[in-house]
Amino acid sequence: MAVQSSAIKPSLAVLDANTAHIDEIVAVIERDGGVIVHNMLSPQTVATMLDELASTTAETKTGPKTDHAFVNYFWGEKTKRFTRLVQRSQTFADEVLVHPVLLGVADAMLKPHCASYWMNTGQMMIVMPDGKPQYMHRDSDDWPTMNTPTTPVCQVSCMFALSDFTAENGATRVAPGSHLWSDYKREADEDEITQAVMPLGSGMIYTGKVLHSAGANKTANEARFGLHMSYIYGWLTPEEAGCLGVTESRAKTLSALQQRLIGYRCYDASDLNGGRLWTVDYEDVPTGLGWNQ
Ligand SMILES: O=C(O)CCC(=O)C(=O)O
Repeated sequence: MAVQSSAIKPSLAVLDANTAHIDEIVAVIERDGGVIVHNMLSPQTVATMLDELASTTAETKTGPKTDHAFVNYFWGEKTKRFTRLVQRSQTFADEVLVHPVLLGVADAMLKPHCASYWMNTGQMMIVMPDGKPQYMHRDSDDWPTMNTPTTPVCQVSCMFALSDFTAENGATRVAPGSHLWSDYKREADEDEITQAVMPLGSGMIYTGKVLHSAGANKTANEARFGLHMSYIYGWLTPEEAGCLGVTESRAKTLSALQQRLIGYRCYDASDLNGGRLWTVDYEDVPTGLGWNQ
């Protein structure tokens, strides 16, 4: 008798930020590549952040700002994106950049390989109606030699839902388990892909090794508001030039941790017999810039 393939649809586990322990979240990410966590941000926090970002959202045109062919292909022509979120939103700096669940996951998954981690990018990803789904990719392909079936996870990311994510409005598509594939050239079949359908305030936490993409927004006029936040090893070059997007006077108002995450502090690996990187006049950034004089 022929053995029928099982028709189990792929899915992502759902946890709650108010009850799940960091170890539990990490264990699910290690197993599936990603996990949906409800109640990462309160509705009030989301509303305040969207308000702080409203003028940039309105001013940002849909589609890439350059005619770079790959950027165009990657973004999709119906997506609005912008960064510099620490400069533009106090709520982002206080509630997202240093979110305790994300820092807990990044501590567990990245710290074994670095003295500290920093922000890769904080990025609004607003999927507008009438586009195609983005192509499936692994975010850590930004660093190809770091992203192979045998290399450790170098990136922890979260896609926050700043509006409800639905199958129709372009909830992120994910191929659970694809971080464990032995062949990273293999493409995901449609029946291996699920969508991160989740209510506003949730986050889909995932590693840079799992295949995913933005879904197509098939609604008539409903924008899907996503916010991507990711961290990488402190010795790896991030996608976003974090400190260049934040003025010195703004950076001075931030905590030491916030400063470090956006590159206003050096990377100090002396406790691991490594060096100090990202210095100014061989000093930590604030000292090198003369902030304390
Ligand atoms: O917007 C999304 O849901 C995912 C986008 C994404 O994966 C990316 O641009 O790297």
